[in-house]
Amino acid sequence: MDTATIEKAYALAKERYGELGVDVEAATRTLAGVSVSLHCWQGDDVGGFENEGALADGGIMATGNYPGKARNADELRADLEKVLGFLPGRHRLNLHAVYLETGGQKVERDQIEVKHFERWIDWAKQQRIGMDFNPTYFSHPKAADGFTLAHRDRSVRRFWVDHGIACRRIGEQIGRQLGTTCVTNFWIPDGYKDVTIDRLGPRRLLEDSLDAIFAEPIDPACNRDAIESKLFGIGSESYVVGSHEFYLGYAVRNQKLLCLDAGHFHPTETIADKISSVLVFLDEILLHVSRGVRWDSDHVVTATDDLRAIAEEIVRGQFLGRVHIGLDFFDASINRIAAWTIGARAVIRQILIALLEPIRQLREMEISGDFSSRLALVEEFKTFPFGAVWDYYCLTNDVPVGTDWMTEVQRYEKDVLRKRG
Ligand code: RNT
Ligand code: ZN
Repeated sequence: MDTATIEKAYALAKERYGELGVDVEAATRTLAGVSVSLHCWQGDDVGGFENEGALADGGIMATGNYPGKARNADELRADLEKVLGFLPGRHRLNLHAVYLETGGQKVERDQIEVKHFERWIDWAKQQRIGMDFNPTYFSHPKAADGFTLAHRDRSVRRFWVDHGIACRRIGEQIGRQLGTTCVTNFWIPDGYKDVTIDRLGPRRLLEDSLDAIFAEPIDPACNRDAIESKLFGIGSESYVVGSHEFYLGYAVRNQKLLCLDAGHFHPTETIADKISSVLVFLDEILLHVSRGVRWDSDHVVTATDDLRAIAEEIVRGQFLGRVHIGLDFFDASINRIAAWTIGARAVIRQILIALLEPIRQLREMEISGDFSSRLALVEEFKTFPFGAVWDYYCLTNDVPVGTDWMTEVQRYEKDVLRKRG
C-alpha cells in the first residue's frame, strides 16, 4: 500500500471516530507508551543454552520442526532484532534463566549470577529495551520426577529455592542496570499425573519454599516478583500444586504480582474478567498472553474474542499502568520469527482497538441504564475502521504495514535460517 492511500484511509477513519468523540491521536499516543514483553523462548522451542540438545519438559512442549531455530544466544538475539523491527513502539525482552551464557562452562542453576546474562543486558541497552526474567524449573535432572519447589526431598527443594533466590538477585541487577523494573516470574510444573491423595502437603511445601525465596528484601524499583498458576499440564493432568487459588491466596497475602496465563484455565474460562477482580486486592499483575487450543495452552496469539476481551478490560479499567503484558506461546511448525511477530502485533493492535473505543459514551449508557444503546454501539464498533489507524501507526513508527514484514521474513529465512544446521 502506498503512503498516500494509508494517509487518506487514516483521515477518513479519524473523522469516523471523531463523530463518536474518540480522539485517535490521544489513543495512539497512549499506545506508544505500552510495552509488550517478548518471550525469548519462541525462538528456540524453549530449549535454552544450558547444554546442547536439551529438551523442554515439565509438561510444556513445542511441536513442529520448521527449519532455522536459534542454536545459540547470538542467533536468538539476531532473530529478536528482526521481530523488534516489525513492531511499532518500544517493547521488552522476557528471558528465562536457561538462556544464560557461561562461555562453555557448566554452571548449576543454584549458582547462576548476573554475569551470565551480561551479554543479554548489554544487548538490551543497545536496543534501548527493558528486560524481565524467569527462573527455569523444568528441563533439569532435579525436575525429572515432576517436582521442584514442592518436592518431598528437602535437598531437592533447597536446590530449587536457591535457584529462585539467585534469579531474584539477577532480576534486581537487570532492573538496576537497565533503569526499568524487571518482573521476575515464577512458574513451576509440580504436579501429579493421576489420582492424588494428599493435595495439601505439597502446597504447604510450596508455600514454605516461596517464603524462603522471597525472604530477602529486594528493591521493588528494580525487581518485582510474579507467581503463575496453571490448571494442568502434560503429565500433571490430575493435580497441579500451584493452582489458581493457591497463588491467588499467596499473592494477596504477600503482595506479589499474580501472573494470569490465558491458557492456564478451563477451556471455556477466560482471564479477562479476572483482571478487575484481582486488581481490587493487588497493585499490579502480569499477563501471559497466550492462546489455548483444546489441551494446548501455547498457540500463537491471534485476534480472538478472548484477546479482545483482555485488551478491553485493561483499557476500560484504566489498568495499563498496573498490568504487565507478556507473551507466552511457542510454535515450531511455522517460521518462528513470523510466529513471534504475528502474536506480538496481534496484541499491540488489539490494545489500539480497545483505546479507540467510545468508552465515555458506553459508560454513560451503562450508568443511565440504557443497555440497548450500549449493546448496539459495542456491536457497531466491531467494524469501525481501526485497520486504517493501525496501518498509519505502523507507517509513522517506521515499521512494515500489513503483511509487508513477511517479505523480509522470507528473505531472512532463505539467507539465514535455512543455513542453520
Ligand atoms: C508453562 C507456563 C510458563 C512457560 C514459560 C516458558 O505452562 O506458561 O510461563 O510457558 O515459563
Ligand atoms: Zn505462562
